[in-house]
Amino acid sequence: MTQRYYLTTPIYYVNDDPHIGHAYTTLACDALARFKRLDGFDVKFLTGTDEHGQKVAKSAADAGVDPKAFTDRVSQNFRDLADALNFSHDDFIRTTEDRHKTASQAIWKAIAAGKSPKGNDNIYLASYPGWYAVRDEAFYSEDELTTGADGKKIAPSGAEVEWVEEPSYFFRLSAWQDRLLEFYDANPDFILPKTRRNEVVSFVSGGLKDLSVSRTTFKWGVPVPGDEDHIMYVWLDALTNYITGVGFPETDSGEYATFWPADLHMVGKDILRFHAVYWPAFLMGAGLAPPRRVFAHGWWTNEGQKISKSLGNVIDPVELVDKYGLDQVRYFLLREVPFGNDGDFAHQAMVNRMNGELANDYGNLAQRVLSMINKNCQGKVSEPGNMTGDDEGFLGTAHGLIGQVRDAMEVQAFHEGLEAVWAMVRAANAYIDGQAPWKLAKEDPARMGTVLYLLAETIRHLAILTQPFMPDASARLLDQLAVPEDARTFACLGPDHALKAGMELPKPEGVFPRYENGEKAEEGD
Ligand code: ME8
Repeated sequence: MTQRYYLTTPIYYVNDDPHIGHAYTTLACDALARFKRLDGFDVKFLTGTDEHGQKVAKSAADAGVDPKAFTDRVSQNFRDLADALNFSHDDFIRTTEDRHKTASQAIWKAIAAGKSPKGNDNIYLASYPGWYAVRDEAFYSEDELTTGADGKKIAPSGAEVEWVEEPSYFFRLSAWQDRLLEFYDANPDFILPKTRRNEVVSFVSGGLKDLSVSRTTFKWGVPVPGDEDHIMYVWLDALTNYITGVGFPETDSGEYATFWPADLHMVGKDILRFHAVYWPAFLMGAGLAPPRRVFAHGWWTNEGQKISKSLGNVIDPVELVDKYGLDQVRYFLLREVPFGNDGDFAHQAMVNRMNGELANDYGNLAQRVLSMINKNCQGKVSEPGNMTGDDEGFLGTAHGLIGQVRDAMEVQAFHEGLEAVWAMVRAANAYIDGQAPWKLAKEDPARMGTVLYLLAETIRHLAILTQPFMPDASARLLDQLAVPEDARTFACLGPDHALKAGMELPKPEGVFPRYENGEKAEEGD
């Protein structure tokens, strides 16, 4: 039976234009989705936009348009970004869609119908007097706040809070503490990285307060079933997108039956608590299974500075792609920073990786080998001939690469997957320098054929494995090795689908441009 894999990005608030942080979360999911598809999984990859709540309503009011027209416009910007970055999501959800209203009201009803582990109702009506940060769409208690220079109260995230006093339904989160701790215990990899897991476990161990899950002072949201004076708290609405995407409330058949529980919710570190505490509690409250993993990635700064609209240093991902190239940006973002840590975007670091690792290491390797085949072997794959022990060791390393990359991807260590591939790139460059096939062309053409064959076969492995990270460049390399489109999956790695001697190859051309004098230079050497 085909294994399935369901992964999601956060759904993005439509109060602002997309920036590098949004692109980063989706990119990480995209690389993983592509990897899993190539590895034979039936993948569902969901992304979308978070369109309700006070923050979006306020942005719409500031823009002088009604919220629906506003969200239609801004949501489109996120779909355009997904196209510009060549994301391979299978579905794009908008929380203003009818299917989502149905799912949100259904989960509310399921939670409200259930009892907490302490035997009392999961949801009860009371009144909320307290602090609320519209920017975070989150409630804070007095002891979490600090006072800013202007005397205003500030949440730990830096967002301003305002005093809210209104009737509200509460979710009895306090009663779910032990069940959550048992769940974390039984599923040690539910939250990654480990440091983040420890933070969550310690937060929950400290005791949980009941959570206000409805608002009455504005209308932009999903009505609470049975009490239309209330709209659902935007996070309960937003988190539900992950099951709307697989057809909830239909649970016995269709996509929910196939894909839930999700294998991975990818999120930024700022929204971990919502995903790792509230969401599993809501799901357990509704009698549904929690997801298998939540991975919290770090945040990007720009040349060492926090990215913010007021500082005017927001990075537009589309501008970045225009400047350096899509595969280059994809590679940089996933390679530069151990996934999970914070990272800094610096022009020089981008150029160093683009010129050093892509153009010089990988691009040059492919160019040298393919040009030599073109010149010295009449453009045909050479005969492997007799292999030495060293040759076999070299090829064996290429065959073993998938195992290493797979292990890294299993724990979302994109940087380690890429490092394993680059260790092979460096080994191939050392091999070519050591064997000096340009000398063998005259001295020992048969040996030259063997060396070039092994190198071409290694490049086939490398190009198949770099597809999830750099789809375009990898496809162009595989074209140059005349690898048929249906022979590019990981099942085709290894000797059974090896390049065949005598096969004609197209004329080689460079696929990794350098960045010189302020712009992308001509591709190739
Ligand atoms: O949080 N570096 O949406 P959002 C890295 N609607 N990641 C960043 C970043 C940066 N500088 N800035 C933002 C929401 N992000 C909710 C999600 S899910 C049910 C609802 C990341 O548009 C941030 O960590 O504010 C988050 O994961 C994502 O962008 C979306 O943020």
